Amino acid sequence: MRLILMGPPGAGKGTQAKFVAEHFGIPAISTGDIFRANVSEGTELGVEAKRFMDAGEYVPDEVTNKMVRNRIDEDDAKPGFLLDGYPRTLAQVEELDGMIGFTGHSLDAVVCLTVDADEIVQRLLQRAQVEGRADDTEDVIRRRQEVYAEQTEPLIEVYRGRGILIEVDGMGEVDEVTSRIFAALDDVQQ
Ligand code: B4P
Repeated sequence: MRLILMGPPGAGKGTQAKFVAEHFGIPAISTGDIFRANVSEGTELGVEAKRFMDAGEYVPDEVTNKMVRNRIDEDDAKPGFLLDGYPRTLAQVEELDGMIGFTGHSLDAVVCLTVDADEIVQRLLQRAQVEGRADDTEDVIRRRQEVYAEQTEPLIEVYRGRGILIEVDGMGEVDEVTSRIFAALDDVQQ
């Protein structure tokens, strides 16, 4: 399976990615997690990414694309993968097409989680209390929502046009959302 999990900031991509990847026996590749790991290790990539993440902006495409290309080339991703939070821009869609080929079978499905804007703010403010992430303040959350609307929402129509978009209701308990995703993807697998 080659899957993409998308949705607005705080929709639950990272939360669901773990379960979906385990279910299908494929690695979850989260650009947000890779950036955060680099930030905490103080690598050159981390120093560059932090400036953008803390402001609620996207990390530049050329930096993100190179990082994903290297990760997808690793052996564990050969049988399949779940991309969590990538692509997020039209330039990243094109780059991914170049990496995996743009044929009817290069991607199995793009799952897009839909969650009310108010619920998202609540979830992220709650996470701020638990994890203390620098990008979970109210101002930065608002900026992340704007950036998502401007740069990532157009991708929904791109993948709908290719006939591989599956919209899944991301409201409710975590396990309810997981069950909805599994039900939708089990249909794809058959
Ligand atoms: P990400 O790490 O992808 O983070 P996210 O959008 O904040 O969160 P996600 O949707 O994964 O939410 P989560 O499951 O944690 O990106 C962070 C930043 O990295 C971006 O802003 C950008 O700067 C940079 N970046 C990443 N990818 C990039 C790319 N491709 N290009 C450029 N820049 C990139 O859930 C949120 C909270 O809700 C958690 O606390 C969780 O416990 C809770 N939750 C989840 N599901 C719930 C449910 N059903 N009910 C109640 N709470 C729930």
